[in-house]
Amino acid sequence: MDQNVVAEHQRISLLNMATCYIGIGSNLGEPIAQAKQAIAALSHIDKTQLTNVSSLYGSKPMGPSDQPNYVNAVAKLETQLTPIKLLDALQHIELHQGRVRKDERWGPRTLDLDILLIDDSTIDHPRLTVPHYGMREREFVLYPLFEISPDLTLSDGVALTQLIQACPRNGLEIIDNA
Ligand code: ROI
Repeated sequence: MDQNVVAEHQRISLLNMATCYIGIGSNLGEPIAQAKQAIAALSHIDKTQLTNVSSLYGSKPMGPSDQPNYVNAVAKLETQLTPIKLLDALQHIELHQGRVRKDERWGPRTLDLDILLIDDSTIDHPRLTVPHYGMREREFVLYPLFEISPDLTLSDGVALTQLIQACPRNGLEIIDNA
């Protein structure tokens, strides 16, 4: 390719980039190691760059309380993948890290990778709802997201700072030396 063609290709690639935020959660099988391994795997997704990642946070389980505490984090990606191709890549990582889908609702899991936001998109697909339906009330999503993108505003105009103000930390804490 000559230089102009390369430049044009790169320009088109940039235009096709979407900014995505991914929620990471684990409470089984050495959760800190699971979260770190997931972050490494996110950095290797095709046509995708990992551009930021929060600290790891310890959180109390939402849902049944007879399960271990969770480790949570949020990662920021730039991707050229379609939302469903990105979901496929995330589910591949979950399965690779030993995720077994059980019937129990809100039960423990080795690794959960949730698409939280993709630009300002709203997606209502049988496999994927964006923005993530629970993210507005979950301290273990909002605080890590705020750490990496404090100025974020959701597509309906609500600022992340407003959501944080309405959301108690519920014991959420940064895990040192993670
Ligand atoms: N609770 C916490 N603290 N962190 C999670 O990532 C998490 N994920 C879930 C449910 C079971 C709702 N509870 C959680 O899917």
